[in-house]
Amino acid sequence: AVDVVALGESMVTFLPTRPGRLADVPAFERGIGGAESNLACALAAAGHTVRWVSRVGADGFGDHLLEAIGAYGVDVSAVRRDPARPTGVYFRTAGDRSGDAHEVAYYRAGSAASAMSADTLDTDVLRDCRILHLTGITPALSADCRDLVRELTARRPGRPLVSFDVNHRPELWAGTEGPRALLEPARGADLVFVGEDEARAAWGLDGARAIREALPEPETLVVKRGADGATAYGRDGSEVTVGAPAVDVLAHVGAGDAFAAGFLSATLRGLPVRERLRHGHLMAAAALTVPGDLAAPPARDHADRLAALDEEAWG
Ligand code: KDG
Repeated sequence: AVDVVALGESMVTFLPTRPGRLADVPAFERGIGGAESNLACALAAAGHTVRWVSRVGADGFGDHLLEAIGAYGVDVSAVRRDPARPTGVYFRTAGDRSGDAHEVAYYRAGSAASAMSADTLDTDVLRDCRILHLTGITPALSADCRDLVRELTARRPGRPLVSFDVNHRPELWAGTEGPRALLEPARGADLVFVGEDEARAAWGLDGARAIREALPEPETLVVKRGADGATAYGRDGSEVTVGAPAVDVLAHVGAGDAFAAGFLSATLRGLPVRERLRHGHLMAAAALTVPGDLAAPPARDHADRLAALDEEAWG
């Protein structure tokens, strides 16, 4: 069994070579993206055994994703190739440094990954792990993907710890039943990550209390408030808040995946919840300070030293 299995669509990403509106950017640089493979790469780089499960096209972009994600040390052997459907791609702008006002253009409708289902994937490999990580992007891809996530988040004895990052992407829900569909898989998970802003946008829930009331089932609920820090609520009534270190933000995309990777890494190492939140913030800080979706995580001994600093240093 591996430490973590992450299931989800990855895309070749096209990052702007200069700031500005999508309409005005003349050239883009190739990168890789995909919330779940971002997390898988960060965890593998931090020394964990990780498998990414997905589908890609039998095309050059699919080759590139397998090579690039594999190069991080992620096991990609369970990724299926689809000769009939393409690998998804997406373009984005740089956004501004204060907020996350970037434009996104997805070309992923009908992609190989949107055809993920219990029939098109080897579902045994999804359960052979300590933690199964899913996000709210997958249910937005297709009805098959929605069913798959529903099945994987259904509570059954002997399942791995199920981690679910709500990852609300409004662009993906246009013209569908909408992101309320994300409440069900969140309720089925053991560990949930959600931004206060996305809970408001997706579910109309205002503030951490309302979110906890709507999601009483998960053993741990992590509510993120960007630069203002994050709080982990335990089902036992515990509540731990850790402020985020101040960093010079270059791009917000990928920071949530890195946060979840840091939290999961510390969870796998059996560290207390305060340490889990700190490792989440440290990995997020690394992602916030690079232009792409993915950053090399801080070295483990360095992260441990930072996470061990006293309350005053963390604020
Ligand atoms: O969290 C970062 C992801 O949003 C990005 O890498 C691309 O997976 C992606 C998506 O669906 O937006």
